[in-house]
Amino acid sequence: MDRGRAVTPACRSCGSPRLEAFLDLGVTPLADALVRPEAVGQPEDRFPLDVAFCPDCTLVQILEEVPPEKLFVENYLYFSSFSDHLLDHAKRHVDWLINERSLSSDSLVVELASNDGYLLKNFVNRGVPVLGIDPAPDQSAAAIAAGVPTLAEFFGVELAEKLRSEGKAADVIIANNVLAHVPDLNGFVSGMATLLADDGIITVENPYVRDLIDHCEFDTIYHEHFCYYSCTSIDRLMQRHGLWLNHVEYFPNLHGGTLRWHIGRRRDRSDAAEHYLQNEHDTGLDTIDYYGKFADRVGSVRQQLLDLLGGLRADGASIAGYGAAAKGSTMLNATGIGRDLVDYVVDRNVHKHGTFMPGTHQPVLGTEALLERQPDYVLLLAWNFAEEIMAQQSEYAARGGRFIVPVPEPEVLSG
Ligand code: JHZ
Repeated sequence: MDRGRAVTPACRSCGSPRLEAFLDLGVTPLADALVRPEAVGQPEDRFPLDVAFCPDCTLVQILEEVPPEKLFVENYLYFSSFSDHLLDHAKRHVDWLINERSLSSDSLVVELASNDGYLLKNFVNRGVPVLGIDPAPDQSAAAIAAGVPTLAEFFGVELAEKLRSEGKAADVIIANNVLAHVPDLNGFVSGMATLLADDGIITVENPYVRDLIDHCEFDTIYHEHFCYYSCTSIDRLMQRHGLWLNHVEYFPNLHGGTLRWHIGRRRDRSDAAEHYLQNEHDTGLDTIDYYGKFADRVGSVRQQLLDLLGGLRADGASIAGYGAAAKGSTMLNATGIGRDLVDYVVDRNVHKHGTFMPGTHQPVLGTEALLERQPDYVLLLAWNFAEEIMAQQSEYAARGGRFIVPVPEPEVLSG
């Protein structure tokens, strides 16, 4: 398996050497490494993107090991605060935790990968002490400026021990969309177990691997996402560290289908958690067979999308992309959608404006470009926010603009 690159030699969770690769998305640039104008024309880093299944603990993972500093410190322009849907989801979670856990000014909430403080600021507003931890420099600086105490560091067992030695124990640990980003999984989870107060709760959110497969969300695969989780793989990972999967919630409209796992030291499971574990076994999500035909389905979506965009172009249509998202970069690069098919990409995140999409180099513009230029079609690269985006862009649609979603299969949306 070693092709002279940094490739994981064994499963990141259980250490099994029997990883079975089931998808090859080619050699792609880093999905969040938007290209600055002065760097266009210079070579970009590119890495193979192969996905594998672990038959021993069921964890789906990529083989490549890009150093986290390259991913989250040098090339990271993702700010969580640009989606109203996500902000609302975070606030509801905070309100629930404060009530359910009776959190007060004596409590401590720690968020791992706290980004720009989009979630923790809700605790701060209600007088509950927090600590954010996030290695991304601009995002942690934005959080501090917004009044959210934040450490700009990678989390792991060492940092957890240091915080413990300072007398800190977390009543709540929140880890949203970060467990996928961690190459040293056991160090990370061991850190969570170390930092958690005895009766504390951990909530972890991550896109559900079942949705990835069932809805052909292959564009959510990129080098930042080392792992793709099910309840089964989470449960096995947590148990190794004395932690227990207590409860599961599902949010079908978040990031293409997200699970929230409630984890603690108590050895009990809700009916929902039992149901998910049993169902994953019954449907075979814990065997390689579930993943066997995925590569063919990805190939078919890719071809359909190229045919659709190519046909529209041949008829003289102009096409823009919406969302300079990491998944947008995988979609463009793994499918081969260059500037010959999509002219430019718009995004609400001001930090991304003036850059160019990794690999394919469409310029990234502000969303006002859609009304200024009125392209015939907009390819929703951030299809996970389709509803929110289409509501914002009602004027574009009223003037005759049409939206295309790429997955689960390419479709031009009516009206
Ligand atoms: P978004 C993100 O992935 C980030 P990405 C991260 N890699 C992760 O783990 C997964 O989610 C789960 C913009 N936008 O969040 C903002 C608008 O312009 O789907 C973003 O640049 N207007 C940590 O990067 C992009 O679109 C809008 O109205 O694939 C969306 O990126 C909205 C709602 C978003 O994903």
